Amino acid sequence: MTVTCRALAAALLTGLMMTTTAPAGAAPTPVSRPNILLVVLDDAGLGQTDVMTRTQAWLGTTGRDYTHAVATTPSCCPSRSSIFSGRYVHNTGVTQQAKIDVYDHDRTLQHELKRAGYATAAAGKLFNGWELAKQPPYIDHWALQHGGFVKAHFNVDGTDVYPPYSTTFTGQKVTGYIDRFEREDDRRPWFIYAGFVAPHSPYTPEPKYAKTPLTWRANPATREKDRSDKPAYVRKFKVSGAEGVQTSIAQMRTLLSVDDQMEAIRRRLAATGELDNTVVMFLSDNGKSLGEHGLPTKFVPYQGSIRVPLQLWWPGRVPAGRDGRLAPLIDVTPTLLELAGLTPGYQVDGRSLLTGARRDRVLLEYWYDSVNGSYPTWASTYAPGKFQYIENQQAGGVFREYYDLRRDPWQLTNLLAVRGVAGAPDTGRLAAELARARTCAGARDCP
Ligand SMILES: [Ca+2]
Ligand SMILES: [Ca+2]
Repeated sequence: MTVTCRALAAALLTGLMMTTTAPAGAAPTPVSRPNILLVVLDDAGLGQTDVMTRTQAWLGTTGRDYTHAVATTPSCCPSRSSIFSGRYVHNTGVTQQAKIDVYDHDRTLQHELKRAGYATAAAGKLFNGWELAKQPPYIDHWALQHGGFVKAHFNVDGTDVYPPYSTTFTGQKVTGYIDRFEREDDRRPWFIYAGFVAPHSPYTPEPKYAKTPLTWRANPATREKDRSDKPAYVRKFKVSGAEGVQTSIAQMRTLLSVDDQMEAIRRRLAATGELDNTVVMFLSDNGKSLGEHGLPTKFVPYQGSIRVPLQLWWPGRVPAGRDGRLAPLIDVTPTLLELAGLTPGYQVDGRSLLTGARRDRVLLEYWYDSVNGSYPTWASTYAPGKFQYIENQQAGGVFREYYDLRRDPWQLTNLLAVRGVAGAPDTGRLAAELARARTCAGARDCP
């Protein structure tokens, strides 16, 4: 299809998708579905992707920027199980990095898209515990790795390879898939997943970016003096805000290479005439603490760990601009399926972000995982601008935290650990609400 023809198709697309119900007796109108590019970064915190200037000139300028997106389980593999299914981790069952064997691949975005006739491919990091040589269900072509930047182990459709730099290789695979799918059948929509390992540790930059000057400002949570209100596991860590700044700069240098690849992908979409007919969703699986409360990484219910970038791009269908609604990553799959004109064939916990519906709170949940270190099992009700309630399972029982997010957005004072605070929260009610949320199922039942 020529560029002109494709542009016309894109212009007609919204109308077509609205009129898929055929009159009685008539054959249903064929539905044009968009291509979907899902880009998932690994451990990028809110604000770090600002250094990706060309990506932001693309997705940030003409796309929708969800400024309060959160990872409901801030741990790589469990979070990805939610991203690809639209379900909380207590429903996917992938409570551990290595527990992908319990995942129901039939209740996923890729299952639904494959069933609707999409060509599919995945490049980069998918799930930590996924055997790289094994074809992921409902993915036609794969080029997967578990982590690392220089000469990292990838498996490409069954063959092991060790490319010079993983970010570049992942980007090249994505542009290669675009070419391949367009060559094979221009009319067939595709789904391509790009799982860049940047900016995960060990934050190895490309040599050309190794000394690029970047700045990062430590937030007030890195300056918490009194941590006697925090659970014991938090107090064991002693990462400073200055160390956090250095880590963030190292992380962001690796994102500069992702920016190069995103620009290459955008150019390839334009060159193949697919730009107008491609949905792009861009996000991170979780954030990362950068010295907040002394903490070094994710796996905790605090801001640096749970907040993530989330952008959605499809001009003409997705309105541009900033959107401050609470947007948990369980909403990714329902949103993409709606844009594809599809209804999930299974029960999702999340909701499409296109509906305009608001939620005032969300469940955060985490299970102890020995490969992550000493972080305990915890669960939290997170109501931005209102409060956050946390229950940590630790030796000797439950350690509770409550933050008044109106007055204390950086979670500096746990009101349940401070004596003599007026208007103490009703922990019985909060505990009951949290217990209900932890077993919720379906968008109506779940926060
Ligand atoms: Ca991650
Ligand atoms: Ca404190």
